[in-house]
Amino acid sequence: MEKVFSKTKGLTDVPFTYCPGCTHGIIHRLIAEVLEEMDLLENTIGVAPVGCSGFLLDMFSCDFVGGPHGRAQAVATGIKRAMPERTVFTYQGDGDIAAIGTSHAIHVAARGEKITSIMVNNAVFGMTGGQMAPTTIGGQVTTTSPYGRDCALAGPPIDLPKTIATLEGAVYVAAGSVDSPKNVAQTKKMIKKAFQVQQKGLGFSFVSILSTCPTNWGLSPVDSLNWLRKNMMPVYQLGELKATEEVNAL
Ligand SMILES: Cc1ncc(C[n+]2csc(CCOP(=O)(O)OP(=O)(O)O)c2C)c(N)n1
Ligand code: SF4
Repeated sequence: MEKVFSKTKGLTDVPFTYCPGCTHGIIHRLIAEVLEEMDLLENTIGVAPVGCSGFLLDMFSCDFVGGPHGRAQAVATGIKRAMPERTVFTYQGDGDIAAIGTSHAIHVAARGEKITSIMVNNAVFGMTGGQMAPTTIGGQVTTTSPYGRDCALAGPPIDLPKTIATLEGAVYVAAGSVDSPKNVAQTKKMIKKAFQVQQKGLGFSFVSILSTCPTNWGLSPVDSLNWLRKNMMPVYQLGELKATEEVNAL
């Protein structure tokens, strides 16, 4: 029988630890496929976050190190500066990069560090039990906002890619989603472009991806995808938010 699909070499056989319907796994696969297609598996060093995806070090077949919560980009900066020939990326939840790690996110982009960061936005702190994050949308019920996020008190959600796009050193900023086959395909293209930008040494590249958390949202996997489309997509602009002339010339 003809083989029509095989798992990317970018992933090991270590089973994913995610809840049913969690889309962290799809995002892992996309990154791993891109690294394999670009022949970067031997060259790449990833930096893992603290959060549900903190165990991904064993799931990828490239090198990986773990960073303290929110500090993955500082670790990645050190690695890239010491070993500029290596491809270096961070994989971070929205709590990791947009709450405790905000200062790194801003300054890494401002300095134009030649690394790539992938942010997985599920609008909550997932691993610790679904608390409100800076990315929680207005009215969203979480364990620490039982009456829904009150934007008058907590402020409106932070759209981190939009903020990062304003900084000169960020040369490629894109926002994708993995809720549908079409969006999965588009997000994969964004991830590939981000790594191409790094290979050419053009500056900081950033891809933010909308993701589900069925467990903390209290929804089935299918309802979670619908909730993401209905509630997150109107708040978070999708698409390529910034690509400099040099990036567009790639
Ligand atoms: C310094 C520090 N503060 C807080 C924590 C607790 N903590 C562990 S995971 C986490 C939230 C992770 O949420 P997110 O980054 O959104 O990733 P997700 O689990 O949703 O994928 C927090 C607050 C910690 N481990 N270290
Ligand atoms: S708690 Fe949420 S983010 Fe964490 S693995 Fe489960 S569904 Fe995914």
